[in-house]
Amino acid sequence: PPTKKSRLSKGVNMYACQNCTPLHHFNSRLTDALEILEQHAFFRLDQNAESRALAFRRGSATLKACPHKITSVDSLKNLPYIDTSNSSKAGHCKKVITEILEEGFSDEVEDIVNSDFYKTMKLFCGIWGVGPSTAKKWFDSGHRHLNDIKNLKLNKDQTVGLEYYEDLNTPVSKDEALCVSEIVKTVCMEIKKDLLVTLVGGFRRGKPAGHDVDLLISHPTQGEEKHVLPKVMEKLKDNFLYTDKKMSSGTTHPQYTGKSSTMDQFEKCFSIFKLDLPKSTKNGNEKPWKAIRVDLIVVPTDQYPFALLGWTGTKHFEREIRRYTKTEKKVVLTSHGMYTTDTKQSIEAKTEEEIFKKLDLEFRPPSERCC
Ligand code: TTP
Ligand code: MN
Ligand code: MN
Ligand code: MN
Repeated sequence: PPTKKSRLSKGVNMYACQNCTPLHHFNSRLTDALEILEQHAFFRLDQNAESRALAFRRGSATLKACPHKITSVDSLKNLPYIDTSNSSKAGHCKKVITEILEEGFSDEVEDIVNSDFYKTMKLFCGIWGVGPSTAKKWFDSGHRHLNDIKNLKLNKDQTVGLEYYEDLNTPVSKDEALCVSEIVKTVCMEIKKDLLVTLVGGFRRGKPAGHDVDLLISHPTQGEEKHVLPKVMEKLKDNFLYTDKKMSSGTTHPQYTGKSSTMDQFEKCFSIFKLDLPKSTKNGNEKPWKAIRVDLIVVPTDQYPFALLGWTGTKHFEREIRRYTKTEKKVVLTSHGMYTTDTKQSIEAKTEEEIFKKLDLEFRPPSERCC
């Protein structure tokens, strides 16, 4: 079982993966503010940017797991990553929460939201293929609008990212995600009738909308998933506006991977899908389709439960379950599998439930991983 230290009062635990974090919670006014600070810290790219961003995200995750609305500073007592008696880094979270509780808003957050820097970084980072370092370079060169960067040297992702900027920044609805999923399923059935297509990412957690569609492709027989992706892409070539295929490195044993919490070694395709819109939503001057970001990930069946867990998110949940696993269980967990840190002994699991069980974690269904 988790160490005593990791279990704090009020039922909110230290590791977000131990908590029940539903999509809808009681403290969004506070968590929205903390996540603006998180994003701003991340945009600044200065020293400690990552750990500062993480401190805000941890505070936010705590509030999301609180089974009641926080209305007073007193009730922050003992909350992990917020109560300053537990951690010095929590101070900034507490200060901002206190401001909002007492004055209704935080000057610091308002200043950030209204700043040229934050607004421009959000605009530029909304371009697919543009991360904070490129966005900041452009900001520092004086660029402020999408028009300013049209004539800059862009890579392939960024070029299409800019071309489909509006569509790609319009949320993907659950219906649209299901449509894409059905199209991919149909094509997979034609290739091999037992191929399995699973909608993961935010939609698996129950989000009504998302920024992309994440699909795992697997086959109940080990090895039968090989060579499937090029066939899927060939059959869908008229449905794609753009594809960026990533090869599998071949060394998918967890021992050799998992350096970063989001990079894995699966054969995959990051694409822009051209989804035809139903007639009812068409009007005269609108194009009859929508560009949608789609990720296709091919997963060998022995790694399926780990890939399912890894691609269901949230990113913070994944970071936390890996931190818990490493610190509390001396086990390395990746989207490919898990193994003990000392003896490199691989630990098998057939389902997500089994992974949680073997890690002595209470099972959290996807809808409770919204931290
Ligand atoms: P995202 O699609 O980025 O996020 P999301 O589906 O949670 O939210 P949204 O609705 O905005 O799309 O990532 C989904 C999960 O996939 C996330 O937990 C991280 C994981 N992931 C990997 O494991 N490897 C990768 O290479 C990438 C890009 C993501
Ligand atoms: Mn981006
Ligand atoms: Mn997604
Ligand atoms: Mn994705």
